[in-house]
Amino acid sequence: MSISLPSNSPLLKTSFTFGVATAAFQIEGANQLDGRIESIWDRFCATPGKVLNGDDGTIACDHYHKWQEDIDLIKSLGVDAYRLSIAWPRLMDEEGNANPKGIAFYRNLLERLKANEIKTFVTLYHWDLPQHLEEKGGWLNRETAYKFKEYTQLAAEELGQWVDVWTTFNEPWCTSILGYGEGIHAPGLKDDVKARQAGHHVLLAHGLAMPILKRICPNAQAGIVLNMSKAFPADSEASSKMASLYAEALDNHFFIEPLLKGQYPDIIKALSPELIPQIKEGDMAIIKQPIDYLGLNYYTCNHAKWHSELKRQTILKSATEVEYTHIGWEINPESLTQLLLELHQQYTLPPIYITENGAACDDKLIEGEVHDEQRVRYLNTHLNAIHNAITAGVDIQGYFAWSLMDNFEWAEGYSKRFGLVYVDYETQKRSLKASAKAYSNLLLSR
Ligand code: IFM
Repeated sequence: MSISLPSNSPLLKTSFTFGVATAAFQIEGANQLDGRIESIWDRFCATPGKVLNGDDGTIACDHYHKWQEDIDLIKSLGVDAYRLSIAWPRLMDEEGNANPKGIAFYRNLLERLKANEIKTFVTLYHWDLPQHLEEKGGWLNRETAYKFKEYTQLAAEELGQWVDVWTTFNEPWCTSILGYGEGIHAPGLKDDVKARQAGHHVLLAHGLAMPILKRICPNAQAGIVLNMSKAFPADSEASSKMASLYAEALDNHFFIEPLLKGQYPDIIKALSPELIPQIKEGDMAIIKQPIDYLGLNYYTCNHAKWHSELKRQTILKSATEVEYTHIGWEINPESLTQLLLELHQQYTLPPIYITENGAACDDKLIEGEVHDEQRVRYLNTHLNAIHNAITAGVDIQGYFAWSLMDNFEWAEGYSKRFGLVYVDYETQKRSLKASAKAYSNLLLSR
């Protein structure tokens, strides 16, 4: 089981960045320690029926205590970079003051990464909004965008000297649509119109934070990470083609178009004008800040069909036989190449990092080994899909496997494992899976 790329692949040049990624709430644990305040995910986990098996982030991977060992693990893989997130509720108290112990934790972590010559990609918001801000409306409240600006300033001042690449937000689609539209993520609201307003406020917060990062950290890169899916027509009906375009508009272009063109997509204005948020004068110019890079998180594709009664698209499984991962997501690496090429045609893209890609597999630890053959194939085919996009002209600068290690998979709790490293949650022992060895061998072969 190995990962291989054409010998002349641009991915094998040392200028291409390979990394692994995690997020604070998913790995840290220690959510009531050293001054960390409650986040919306603590509250959501404590609400019966929201997270599978009632799992929560109290311990997670205990990274808050095992961070040194985890950095050794990252180093041992031979990666160039580590993508992590900072927990807003750990860095700032309810009054907006710095939490010295929270700052010390991230400072030590980042310092040690730099001492190990590992590039630091730091996300400011990976979904753990302080609960007290949710009580004032969360991302439905425009003021939250200005609170985010204050938090950004604190993080940049206190930690900026160790950060190579800043990300304002990870996956605004998940924050707004899963959190405020579908109720699957914290805070668990179900209102499509409000969800789009939340999305607008997240984009506004991004735009407000960018100049702060550029001013305080002029030598760092700064940008945002979007998750996207390619949507195919579910069948040969003309309306299915329209449904697929509409699905991509709602999932992808609703977020990328304001960032790069300063507007929301026309197809949404035409088909569902109620989903266009309330925009104050100047908002779109704030959102359309120049970004140094765009992060793209890619996992799967969709198949869309128009539902005339509902007057909207519905998402179906593929009509042909395809392979799925343990979380039920179709494996379709060609769709990644296709999406990248389409984006390249539709926009003037900044350099791209693939900031997340990976598979949840039904991993079994047997005598210390995990033979995660599906994940190795997944990584292999997706890295080759990225190779194809680069050779066709897309500027892609790096790739991060999701995830360094198994962790708290949000509403799925600990039932889904995305890690290259297996975590035994009873003992907190980490064991390299076959995919970790294959990924590491690829990197060491450069
Ligand atoms: O685990 C998540 C991550 O937090 C954000 N992107 C998708 C991953 C898999 O669902």
